[in-house]
Amino acid sequence: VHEKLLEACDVLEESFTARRSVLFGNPGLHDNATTHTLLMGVQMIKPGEIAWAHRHTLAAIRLVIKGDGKVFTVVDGEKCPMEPYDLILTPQWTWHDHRNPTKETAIWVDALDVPFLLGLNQPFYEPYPGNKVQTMREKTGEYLQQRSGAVRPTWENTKKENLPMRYAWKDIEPQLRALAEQPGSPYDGVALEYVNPMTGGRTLRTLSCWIQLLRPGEHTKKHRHTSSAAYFVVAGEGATIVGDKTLEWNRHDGFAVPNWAWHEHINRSKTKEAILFSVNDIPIVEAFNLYREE
Ligand code: 1HN
Repeated sequence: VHEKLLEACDVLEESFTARRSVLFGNPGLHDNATTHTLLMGVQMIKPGEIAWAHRHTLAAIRLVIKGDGKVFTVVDGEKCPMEPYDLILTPQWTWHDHRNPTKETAIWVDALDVPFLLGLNQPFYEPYPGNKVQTMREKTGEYLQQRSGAVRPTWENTKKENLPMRYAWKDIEPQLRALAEQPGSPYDGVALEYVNPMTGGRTLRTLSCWIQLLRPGEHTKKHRHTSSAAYFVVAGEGATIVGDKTLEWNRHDGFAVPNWAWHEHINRSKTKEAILFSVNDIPIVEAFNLYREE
């Protein structure tokens, strides 16, 4: 994938309004689908580039792979610095542009609800009027994500959904490690969901994001459910057995678990933990009361 991204940098000289994203097509599905509801890919942006602002009804998330914090995405006027493994949400119909003012390329995972939205025939899109970058708010005190913590301004009726959100890895990682000694789930190990802090609900209306720690040597029990997921390996080495296929994985690999497929995760290391990031369609399945698990 990394080689393809470098090749894409030569072919697509500037990312402009489009994105230089190498998408993970599942050969068992039609184009632009990693599972039947989700699309995952990896995007690269060169030094000095700007991926122009636009918005769409597709909901998207980014998980940063390479960036030094001076690379950033702007979501509805809020600056979201991109450091490795930060999660940044661009909820449906939020303006977003990506900017790399550094001397290094930046890389991140994109995941979107593309196949689901296309299935509903709802792919609305708009470029940002007049300008390739959107106006940014000046002060962090003006940011919506500042209103998502334990205290909130009393004089405002704060927005509760479709908020620009950045889940900084420097905050998430210690929380994951703090729970590493807990029993966790026999099927998923120590798996945490990124919640909407305003509602306590799912990450987004259509997508939910998880971060999951498999302890050294951990081999989870087999289960299946009606939700599907696309995974990205943050750390470690192991395998996920999906149906009759064993998908071996290493750091920075991606893989998919289709809905209703039996699967189990294995951390092959006896000394190091494995960390998996994933995005799933549980909110969609739940919305129609179709979630089942065996
Ligand atoms: C998109 O808008 C982005 O904004 C990335 O960075 C990947 C893949 C399919 C459709 C829209 C972005 C995308 C995308």
